Amino acid sequence: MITTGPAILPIARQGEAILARRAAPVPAADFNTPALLNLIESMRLTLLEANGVGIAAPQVFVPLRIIIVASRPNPRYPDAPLMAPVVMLNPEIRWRSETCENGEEGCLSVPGQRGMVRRASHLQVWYQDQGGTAHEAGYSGFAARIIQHEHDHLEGILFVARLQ
Ligand code: K1U
Ligand code: ZN
Repeated sequence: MITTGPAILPIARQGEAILARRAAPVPAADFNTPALLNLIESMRLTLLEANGVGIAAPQVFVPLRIIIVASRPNPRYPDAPLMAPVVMLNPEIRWRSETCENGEEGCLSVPGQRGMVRRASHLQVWYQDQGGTAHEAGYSGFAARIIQHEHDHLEGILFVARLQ
């Protein structure tokens, strides 16, 4: 049997069919399997290499509901929190604030384009970790923006469809 370890993966660009499709839930049978852990580590390496603040599995040609959120301060959002990357499987945004804010976004799948997107300022998200344990947490500001951007990828929506 030939097995490969974690690797930097190619990133799907706007126009690829996988970016326009709804991703499927990660089945319980996949939790904690070597294949799932390998995919998550490969997504983490790809995110690091691309210098992004988030990534969704469809962006690496995998049609599963997995996102990584890795907020850090940056020139556009100097007050953004520095957080250790959070891996979210099967995330569900359970609550969004009525209060919204405009902010600049980019996308690893749409290189060279940036634009203003209106997003909820606060949200509550439910998700499972790689072992299937459920978590629920609240996020605000830039971290909430990344979660909404990555969740959109799982629904087949790119930020360019939401430009103000
Ligand atoms: O999902 C992706 O394509 C990654 C994307 C996430 C994102 C950036 C900005 C707002 C919401 C979601 C990126 O990481 S784009 C590159 C980037 O590091 C960045 C872009 C704009 C502001 C801050 C960082
Ligand atoms: Zn994106």
